[in-house]
Amino acid sequence: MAKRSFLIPGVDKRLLIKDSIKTMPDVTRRRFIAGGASLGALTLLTGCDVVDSSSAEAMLAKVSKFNDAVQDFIFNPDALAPTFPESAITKPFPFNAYYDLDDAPEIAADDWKLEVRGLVDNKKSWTLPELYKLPQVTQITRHICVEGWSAIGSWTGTPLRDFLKLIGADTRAKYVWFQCADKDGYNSPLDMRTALHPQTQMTFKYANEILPRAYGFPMKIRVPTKLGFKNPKYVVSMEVTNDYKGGYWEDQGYNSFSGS
Ligand SMILES: Nc1nc2c(c(=O)[nH]1)N[C@H]1C(S)=C(S)[C@@H](COP(=O)(O)O)O[C@H]1N2
Ligand SMILES: [Mo]
Repeated sequence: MAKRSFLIPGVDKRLLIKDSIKTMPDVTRRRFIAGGASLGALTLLTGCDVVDSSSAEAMLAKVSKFNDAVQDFIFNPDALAPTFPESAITKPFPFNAYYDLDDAPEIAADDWKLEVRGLVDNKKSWTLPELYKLPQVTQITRHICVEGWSAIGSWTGTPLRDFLKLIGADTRAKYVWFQCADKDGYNSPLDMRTALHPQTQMTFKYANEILPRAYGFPMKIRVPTKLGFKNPKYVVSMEVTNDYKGGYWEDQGYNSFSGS
């Protein structure tokens, strides 16, 4: 691949992405753009964080090769997100929302219940102690935000697919739609295939400690195959539905697919 001027430090990342997309084969490029090409998506699929010229170069090298693994990761929603050793964890893990941490929901554990709605056999609400009794697993994965940062963290919780099975969800439905406690509302639809992905998790702990307020106490949905905004925090309800109900960032033009 020819050296390009975009490797000059400080160059606009967007231009860099445009250039890298040009290096893709025709069909792949069309599918990639249709799938919502973005800096975040590219970061997600290459595993490289585009923060400086050398990481940009590494990313482009991967994209230009465009091997089967990369193709599989973009076009196959069942592909596994990479996992990392504890030594790779980013400390401290960043807080991010559309407001400052001071304005993050403060949820009292005793008052909180997870409401279950829509196409499920059992619409019972779940208290935190009840949810904590479900089998949990720990995953160290990378979280990628469209705003241009990524960080590796350790999340513990119950695979969402186990919970969906437990409540008798109709897994032929198109979406699981999450609503959050944020004061101006935050919500996000997740396609059923991703909801059933083995790494998609109802997360109760961060770094082996009860999920702090910053990261979504008492529960967030951790989706390592999707961009950060598809990982709702402070979740208060989930609805199994065939209706596309939109989402906070999705409604502002971010692609709902946003990941693999
Ligand atoms: N309820 C809620 N969930 C949310 C957000 C939010 O503003 N409110 N922001 C999203 C975005 S854009 C990102 S990058 C991650 C940030 O999660 P973190 O604070 O644990 O890093 O949460 C996602 N989930
Ligand atoms: Mo984000």
